[in-house]
Amino acid sequence: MRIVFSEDHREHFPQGEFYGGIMKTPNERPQRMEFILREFRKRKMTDIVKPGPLDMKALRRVHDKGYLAFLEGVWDEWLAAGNRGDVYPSVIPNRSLQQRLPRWVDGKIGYYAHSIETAITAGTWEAACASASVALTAQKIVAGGARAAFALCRPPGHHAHDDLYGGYCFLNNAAIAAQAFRDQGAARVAILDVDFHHGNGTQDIFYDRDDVFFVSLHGAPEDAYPHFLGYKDEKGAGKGEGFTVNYPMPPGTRFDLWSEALTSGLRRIRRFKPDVLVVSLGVDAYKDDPVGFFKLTSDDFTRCGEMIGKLRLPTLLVMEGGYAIEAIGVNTANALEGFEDA
Ligand code: SP5
Ligand code: ZN
Repeated sequence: MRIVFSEDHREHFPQGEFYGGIMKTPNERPQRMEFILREFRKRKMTDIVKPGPLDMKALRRVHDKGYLAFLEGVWDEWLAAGNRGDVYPSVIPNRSLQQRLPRWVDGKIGYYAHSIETAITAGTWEAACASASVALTAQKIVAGGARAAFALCRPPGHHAHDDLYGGYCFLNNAAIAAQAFRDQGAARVAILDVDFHHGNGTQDIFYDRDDVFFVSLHGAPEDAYPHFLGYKDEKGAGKGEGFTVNYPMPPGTRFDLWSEALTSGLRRIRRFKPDVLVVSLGVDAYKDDPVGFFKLTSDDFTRCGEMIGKLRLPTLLVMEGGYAIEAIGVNTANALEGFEDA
């Protein structure tokens, strides 16, 4: 399977992650890619290409114009306001507050953020654009007739809404690619999100649509980030009703329960008869992941890949989360090899 990857992900290198009252080493850090690439080399998965230039129009098909301008300009505005560290929100327009875009940078940051753990740094915009172009280049490979392609994206994307960043995500790579498939003639696109976390951004972007079917397997919102979306009774709205399917699962979930949800989700996708499948492939459902609480083993990711591969659909796989750094390569490569051997 052809892999698309850009070294420009390194431009996004947060100094910390605010969690538990202290600054921690960020879970989502450049090293993740090194561990994945090392494992790919070991397995001779060496068909790796760079992305082409970014099609900004494809970003605008999913993301709000003001939001994109904010991401592009916020670092300079932040510095001009006298700040020196990474960008974090300080006030977020929650319940009962006005949803109006302020002029001052602190207000803008809060307006466009849904979570506060995620830092914006000097090169975040460049890296996020590179990540989106990785997804779009891989999308082109599949649209051009390949059975599958893997977009090794960093930063990840599935927590980004049309006008919100958070959860380590800025541009929703999977959503941008799904929309690109639609714009290039695919009538129906399915998105399967197997990252440990609910794909809140992706769900929200397509929530009222019947042309993009969204399925997510994730830690239940009562217990897991992003906490405020991903309940079982969220099924889509308007003509999108019935085109969103959520499988929230409790702490300690192992492959027996998880794979039942996957089987059910795959059945729903088959019934939708998509022209193409986009997989949000996070490997943070792994048993030793520092962020998740599922108990999948490395072998389980092989089986997960096989089950997805058996759909026999043209498939774009997009990297999302996965923070158990010493296992991230094995788990990712297992999923891809499982898919190919299906
Ligand atoms: C793309 C993706 O996987 N984003 C995940 C964002 C998770 N953000 C919240 C992280 C909370 C960290 N919890 C640490 C628990 C330590 N036991
Ligand atoms: Zn995740």
